[in-house]
Amino acid sequence: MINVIGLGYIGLPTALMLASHGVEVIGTDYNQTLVETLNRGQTTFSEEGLEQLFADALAGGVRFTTEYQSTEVYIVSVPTPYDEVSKKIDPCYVVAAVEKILTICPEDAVIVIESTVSPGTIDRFIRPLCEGRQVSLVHAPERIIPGNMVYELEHNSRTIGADSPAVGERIRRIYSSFCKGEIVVTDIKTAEMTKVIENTYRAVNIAFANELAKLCYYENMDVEEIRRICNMHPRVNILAPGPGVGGHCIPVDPWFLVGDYPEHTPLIAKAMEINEKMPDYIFKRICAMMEERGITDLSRVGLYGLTYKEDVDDVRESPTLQLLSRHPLPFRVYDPMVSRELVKGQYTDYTAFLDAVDLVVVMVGHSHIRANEAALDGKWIFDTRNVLKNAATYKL
Ligand code: SAJ
Repeated sequence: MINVIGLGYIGLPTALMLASHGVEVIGTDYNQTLVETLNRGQTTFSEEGLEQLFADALAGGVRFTTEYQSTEVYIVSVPTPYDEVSKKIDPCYVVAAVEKILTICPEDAVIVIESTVSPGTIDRFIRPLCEGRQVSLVHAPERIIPGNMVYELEHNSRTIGADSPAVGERIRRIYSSFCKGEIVVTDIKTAEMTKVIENTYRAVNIAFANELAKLCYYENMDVEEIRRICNMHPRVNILAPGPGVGGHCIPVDPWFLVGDYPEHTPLIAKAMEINEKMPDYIFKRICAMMEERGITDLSRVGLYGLTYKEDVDDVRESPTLQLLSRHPLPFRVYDPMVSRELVKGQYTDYTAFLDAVDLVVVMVGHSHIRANEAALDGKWIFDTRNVLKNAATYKL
């Protein structure tokens, strides 16, 4: 049996995937409400294919509880935030989970850490907890992308870091129950480094795109045309500039490296700073547009999109929330994926939102706005994601 600890965006699909492929799984989360929701047969976030996967997992006997179980394999998927001052990883949730596992697990248990951790975290913070115990540690970071999680969970290749080939092989066999991609077995610290570097690579490349967008605006040039042409080169792939970087991974994980190795990471630190400042850049551009169009009342400016990217309902670290927290002004806000009220000035009705504003700032390129471009007729539009075909008055 496998006990999956932490039933969030990664732990839940992983537990469901295992259970729907014949593995006995119990999912544990300390959040009672979340466990009750799952036990009522409801998923806790929306994601393509998740409902069907849930149904399959229930048929496969998956169970949910707030209690840790005594079993031979644990998969830990709890958050790993960073300390905002030191930028170092804050491993408190992983440490707490492993401490609890150790109070209940049998000898010879394997504890698989899926949570993203900086290189050396398992050696520094987790291994000492296990001293004198016959348990094995493994790091099996995930690579799935919100918006396409279920497909990627099954098809992406993945990495397993273990102290011995035998333990690595044991865990590889478990993941290969559902994973059709190649599963590479390596050592723990290498696995830790690969995961953080994958997300850092993306952060740095997004920062490059954002810097290019600012440069093109300064030169009054079209960044999208420049990207389109450059990306025709067989070895160039410039990512999309945008209003900032959100989610729980790309704006977080690269800081672990800056925190632990400040003298070796000036490029990464600068890239993170560029991405973090994008919401402020958007704010400045909004102010300039207001002046140009004679809009004096900020409540006539509508921010479209609260989530961190298109077609997901996850708002963590979203550029819109970053902008609003730094500039708490009377903007109007609307997001078709978010029905609960999160910020002041938020609308749940699109028509009412549009009626209330003169300038619409597209912060997220949801399919919804792309499919309803005509509704924007008569508005000034600032398309920070370059998703509209005709309606945009201003681009990034
Ligand atoms: N973004 C841009 N321009 C781009 C791509 C993304 O501005 O060209 C922005 C998005 O709008 C969003 C943020 O970056 O605000 C992050 O979005 P994302 O789609 O790049 O990544 P996540 O956070 O949804 O998922 C990432 C993925 N990592 C990589 O692609 C290297 C995913 O594979 C990981 O599993 C996930 O982090 C994770 O959990 O670590």
